[in-house]
Amino acid sequence: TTEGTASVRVGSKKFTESVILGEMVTQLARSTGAGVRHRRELGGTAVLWEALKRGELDVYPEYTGTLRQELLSGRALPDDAALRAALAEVGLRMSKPLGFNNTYALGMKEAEAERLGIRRISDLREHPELRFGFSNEFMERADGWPALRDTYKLPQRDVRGLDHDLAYRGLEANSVQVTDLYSTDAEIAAYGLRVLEDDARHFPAYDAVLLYREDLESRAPDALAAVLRLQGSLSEDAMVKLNARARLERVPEPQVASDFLAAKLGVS
Ligand code: PBE
Repeated sequence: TTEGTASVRVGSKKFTESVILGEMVTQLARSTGAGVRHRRELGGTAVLWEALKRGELDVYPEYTGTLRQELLSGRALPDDAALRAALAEVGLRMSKPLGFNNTYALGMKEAEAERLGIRRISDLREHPELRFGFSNEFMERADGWPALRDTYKLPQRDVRGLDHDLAYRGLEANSVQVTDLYSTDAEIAAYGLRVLEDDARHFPAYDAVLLYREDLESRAPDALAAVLRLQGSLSEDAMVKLNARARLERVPEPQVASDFLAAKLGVS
């Protein structure tokens, strides 16, 4: 085999779960003898997407809702086949789902939500004074704050952008009262946050997938086959636990990934 000389360039977005998934991809590809470089925390969604299309990356973890609502948002994509066809036009392929949905949601401290009687996003309409803090990407995205505000007719004016990894500290410190959560974040349970019901169904499903360049199939078939073993291998519960090891127990992402691969896929 010529795989020993194949090289695979992996990317990840600037948040913990993406780095863990990028590490899993990296280690699986490496297990076939390929040379692999992981550009971890390269940037936000747009940066990864452009780098993949330009050929500076071969593969990175993405989410179906992000493809539909943000990256390919101008297009009608009624089903999976339409989404795959749109990706093929730009030389890209999408794996089968890894097995979990990581959706956006709005969250508040449980006690404060209880005191104000807020259970659903639509309940926020009655509380224009609340301080909102949203991850910088959410402030700008087609599925983010401006669209959410329109869907629910939300009146809040005190709305600022922040780094997602700092949002939970902002809630603790009371500098923000409502933030966007990623539903697989370990902090939701750890801090006992209330996840508000998306009663107008603004957010779609964000199934985790791997997005890769189609030429990987001929350039590094063994590495690609190894990487695709992640398909269907991660439940939502499993992903939350992996995020918890990294974020709450401070285990480095490469270690979190290798422990998972050894236990679940027998890769070491
Ligand atoms: N998500 C939910 C977003 C951020 C929150 C993981 C689907 C994304 O990275 O596209």
